[in-house]
Amino acid sequence: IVWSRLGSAGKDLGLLRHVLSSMPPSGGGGNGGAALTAKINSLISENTVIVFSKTTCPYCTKVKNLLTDLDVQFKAVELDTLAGDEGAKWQEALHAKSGQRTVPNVFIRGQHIGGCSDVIKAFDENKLVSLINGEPATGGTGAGAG
Ligand code: GSH
Repeated sequence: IVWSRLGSAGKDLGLLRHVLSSMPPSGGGGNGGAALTAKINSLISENTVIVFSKTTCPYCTKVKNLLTDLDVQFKAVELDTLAGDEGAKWQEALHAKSGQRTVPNVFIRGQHIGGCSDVIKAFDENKLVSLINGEPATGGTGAGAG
């Protein structure tokens, strides 16, 4: 539509378009990001290990390769493959939820673990597999039972 060719009707339509474009982004049903947050929460609770990732991100590749090497099943959501600006919306929702905007953003058993460096740290401290299996941590600084 060439808005300027519509005369006064075009002005009204232009106003309508302005009103529509100034509405908050819809997560579905006009409830802002609530539906998206609910979807993200479901994914997190349905998957023991979930990696919010981007196909172009080397840190994401590192985490996914580590999990694969450990024979750990995980769900990867590749945010850069989502349509339009969906990926940015997911990143915003993840930021609101976890305080972390970067990818990889990893959750294990519903718990926010963090990014690549956090996963590697847990692995180096022999805590990663216990976390995934829902076992008490066996690694770490040797604080032991008590
Ligand atoms: N220290 C972070 C980690 O260990 O996970 C680094 C992660 C990072 O820098 N990720 C980049 C990122 O999320 C992609 S490679 N950049 C912002 C963006 O893609 O929106």
